[in-house]
Amino acid sequence: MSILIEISENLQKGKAKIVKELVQKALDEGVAPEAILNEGLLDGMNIIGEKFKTNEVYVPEVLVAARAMNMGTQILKPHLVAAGVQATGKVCIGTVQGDLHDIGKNLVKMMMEGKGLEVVDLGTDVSPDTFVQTAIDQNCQIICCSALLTTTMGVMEEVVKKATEAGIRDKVKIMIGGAPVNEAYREKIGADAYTPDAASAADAAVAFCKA
Ligand code: B1M
Repeated sequence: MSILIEISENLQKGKAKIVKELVQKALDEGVAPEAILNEGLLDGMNIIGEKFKTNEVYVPEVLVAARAMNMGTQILKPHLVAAGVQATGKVCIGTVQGDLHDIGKNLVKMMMEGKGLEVVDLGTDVSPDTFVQTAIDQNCQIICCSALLTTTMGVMEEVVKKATEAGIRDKVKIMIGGAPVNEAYREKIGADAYTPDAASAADAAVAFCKA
């Protein structure tokens, strides 16, 4: 079996230590860092993402796969930088002000990183000003807002308003998600995309960055 398939399969099983060792072995054998990333780590994460979308795997499997992905990318990162592999885009993400739920937000972040996006993680309880100022300061193409409470989802509308006031609305896309949010709400507040799960959020973000 090719070492890249081994990396992908072990990542899907969440075998973080083995993934780390295999990535190092592949580098030692002279496999290109881009191939390790695309055909090993990202291949495994994409398969997990698709299975998550169709309920073939659940949150725990995604979390252990993501941990394995992180272990692999830790080893790979310096080599990718040296090889000049560019991130496909930059986003900032956070759970909105007043809301401390971060499991879904972290999954979205991991899926986006798995797709090669650079993600600025603002954590939880993030104010509209922080989302907008970060997008300006760090040149993010997308602001990603997560909310789990009906009492906090309104903050997303504030983010859209603040982005408009700051004059960045034509440059920065705003994506929203979380259990109480839906497409009708996205339309109401004028955000650019609502996605129901982490894998489709990552797909939508990549599509925005490529456009
Ligand atoms: Co809270 N909580 N909680 N909670 N909690 C809910 C959300 C609740 C539905 C439980 C219930 O009553 N049935 C309810 C909200 C009711 C409502 O508003 N309608 C609730 C409540 C009321 C509260 C407190 C107010 C309870 C209290 O103190 N009285 C309190 C609020 C604290 C605060 O935030 N200020 C509270 C606290 C907590 C804990 C701290 C104990 C803990 C959070 C731990 C943590 O996140 N680190 C917690 C938890 C775990 C939950 C439940 C059980 C699970 C949430 C979760 O992580 N789901 C939840 C009940 C439930 O959902 N069954 C509940 C798994 C996660 C992977 O799903 O986050 O939806 P989710 O993310 C999905 C998608 O939504 C999407 O992708 C993810 C993966 O596919 N997605 C995006 C998420 N963000 C996205 C962004 C995108 C795109 C997609 O684009 C940018």
